[in-house]
Amino acid sequence: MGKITKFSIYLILFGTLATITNASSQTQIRFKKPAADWHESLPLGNGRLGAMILGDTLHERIVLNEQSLWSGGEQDADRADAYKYLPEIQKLLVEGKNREAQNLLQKNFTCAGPGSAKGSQQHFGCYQTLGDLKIDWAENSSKVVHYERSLNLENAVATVKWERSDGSQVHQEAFTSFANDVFVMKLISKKTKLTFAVSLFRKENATISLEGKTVKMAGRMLNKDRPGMRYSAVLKVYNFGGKVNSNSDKLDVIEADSCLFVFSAVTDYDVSKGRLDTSLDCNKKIRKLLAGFNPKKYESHRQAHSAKYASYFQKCRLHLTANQPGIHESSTPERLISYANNANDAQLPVLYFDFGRYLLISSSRPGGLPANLQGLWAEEYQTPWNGDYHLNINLQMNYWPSELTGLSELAQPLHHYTSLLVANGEKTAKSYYNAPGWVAHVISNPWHFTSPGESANWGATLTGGAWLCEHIWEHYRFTGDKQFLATYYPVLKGAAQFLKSILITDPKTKYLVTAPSNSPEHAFILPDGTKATTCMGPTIDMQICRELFGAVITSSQILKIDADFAQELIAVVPKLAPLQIGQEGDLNEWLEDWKDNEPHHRHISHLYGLHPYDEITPWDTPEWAKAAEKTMAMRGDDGTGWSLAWKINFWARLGRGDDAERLLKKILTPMYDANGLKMAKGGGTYPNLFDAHPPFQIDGNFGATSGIAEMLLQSHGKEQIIRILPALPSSANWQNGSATGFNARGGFVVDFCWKNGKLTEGKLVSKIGSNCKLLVHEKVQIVDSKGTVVAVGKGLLLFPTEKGMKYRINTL
Ligand code: FUC
Repeated sequence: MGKITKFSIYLILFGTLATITNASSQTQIRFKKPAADWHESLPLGNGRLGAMILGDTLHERIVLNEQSLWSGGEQDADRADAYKYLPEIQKLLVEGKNREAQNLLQKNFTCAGPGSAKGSQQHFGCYQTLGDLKIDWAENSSKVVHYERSLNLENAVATVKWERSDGSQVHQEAFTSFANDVFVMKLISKKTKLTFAVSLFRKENATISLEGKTVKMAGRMLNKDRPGMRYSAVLKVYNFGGKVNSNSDKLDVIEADSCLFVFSAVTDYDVSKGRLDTSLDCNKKIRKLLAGFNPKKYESHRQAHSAKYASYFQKCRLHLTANQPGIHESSTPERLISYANNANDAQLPVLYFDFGRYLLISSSRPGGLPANLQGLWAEEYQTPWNGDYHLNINLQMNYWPSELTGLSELAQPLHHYTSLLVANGEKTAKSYYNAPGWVAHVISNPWHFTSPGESANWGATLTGGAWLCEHIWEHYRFTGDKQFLATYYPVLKGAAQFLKSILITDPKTKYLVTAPSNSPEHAFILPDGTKATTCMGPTIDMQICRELFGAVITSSQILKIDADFAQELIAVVPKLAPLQIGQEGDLNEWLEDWKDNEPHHRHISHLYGLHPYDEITPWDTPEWAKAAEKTMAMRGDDGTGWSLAWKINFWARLGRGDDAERLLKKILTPMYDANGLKMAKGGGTYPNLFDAHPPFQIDGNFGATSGIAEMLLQSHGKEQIIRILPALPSSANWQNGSATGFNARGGFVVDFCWKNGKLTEGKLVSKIGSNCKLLVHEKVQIVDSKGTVVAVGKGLLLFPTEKGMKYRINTL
């Protein structure tokens, strides 16, 4: 069983679980061979620096990333007089001339310039790879007879080991340090010496130079006709035994016993201000980072790194006790294939859940930029969709697991980024809508692009910024942090001011609606056969208005400020176009019951009210929930990676565990076969567990992680009732397990064990001392840590809690 981890000890103390398995041996991504492709590499990241380990035994290539490394730059992409066309566009919409309105939108209401098209060449810019760290090993005629490559999610260390037929062994260990902000790799050998050339490579905009045992790479990113971002990267090589010679732009390491690489990279982008700091001395900054790592203290640096990482990773754990002996001998891609073929691998969803948390910890850290479409891992110079911030679901989905799984503080980059969009967003609001407040549409970047996208059919969605505000409000709901709410209130208010001021009355229904807008990326067919996307009051917009206005109204009451504005919103809310059920019993996506252009479209935006917003729940609004189920049935099970992930959350919120599990299985569909990667239509999973849109997009990883959490604990809805196991699948694998560190709204952290699908015991910690509403299906007794029984019974239990107090949930 190997060594007993802290987690196993906790299980022994806490649970009555039949089997206690060693968590650390399971929590690994494993390969039995070098990566044939980037999608087989192992991602390391400390929230800023990223490295993908391919593990080749002859020509190793480590793909490097620095999260702020973007081409492009600030620009004014607003059409200054676009607002002059607004009345005409709205008039056409009111008259039912959607196609004509869309044509006018395309001409006068899109961004100025090319927008996001081929971003890397334009001011919009593109998130790019930093380059490669290459190791070219000396030719070796002995065959590799044993090979292992793994990423341990317990300590965030990747290892590659191989042995050759002559008995020689190489062992590489690598991590992107959370403690020192450097990438470190140690190479040791047995029965042989290490001989290789090491270098840095970037295809463009790079100058490489050598200085002693140091390789430097520096350059300036493209920003079309203007100066772009500066970056600098330095690799230090420490050899123990042997020698190091320079050879053109490479370092030759000859006959070393062991070797250490310490690498870091910086750019002159100032994350706190969201712009370039041309006075920044990149070399000085990097020297400081590298000086913080003492090569003689490798072991203690590695431990400090793992301890810092684990302080996040251990916040939340999921354990399912069902197991199939031997499954852990398989590599991760083998497990994915067997799982798809119905092998009984209960631990694969657990690994996927752990991997999602690992990825968030590794790609989003306080003080940094938010995780982009690829987190921070990219090998391209022109990443798909520029690796940007898509605001019509993708960026938001990245942060769905943060509150639920105890990683609340890792969402700071998102909140901060949202606040930095405001200034540009105010200008965009004036230019297009002559409106107060701020708006961000669909596409954005570290340069705070807020204009509409370049195509009217998708680029006009005007709720991107308002959807980001949801995360501010949810952070408050989970943490009760009034200071945070006060800091971010102006951001919420600005988004609400904008939406409130652009609402118009639909003469037909007399409802207040947004116009012009669309339901993200989906088109409708009008009764006369016209196909269009531009419309008034798509359902998602109205839901976002209700949610945001509600959040501002409640915030103003909590913070005791701005009562007048709250009153204005209170007057508007009842007039907003309500949810409507269509002829087929599904929820209408648009103001009218129009036909879907693509009945199985990946965006299911009109269910925003079911998830992430909680306007629709099976208990508060059963009629709407039924309509949402019908919508789900009509949309079907297929979709891109993130769409499948969203569906897991939808089914979990509908209390349908088996449907959620079916979608979870679907997202775990291997995107490869014996011949290599498949670019099939529809989502799935790459060999390294990265989500496949396809292509790789990290949102699906995060969305599925949140979906798993939603299956096990919920706390949304009007009353914020904590529900344990609200959508547990009925399959044998899910019947016995334990969960620790799951977070609920109202500042609660909940641990619970279950057997045969039923709660056996639990623990609840109150972080802020709010009233607790707990729904349990078994008879329980709730005892505080002083031994006082605070509640007994089953069903809905209500009890006040004290800040910092622990409460045991004992089943009777
Ligand atoms: C949205 C989606 C696409 C893709 C892109 C990055 O626009 O509709 O599927 O995920 O973002």
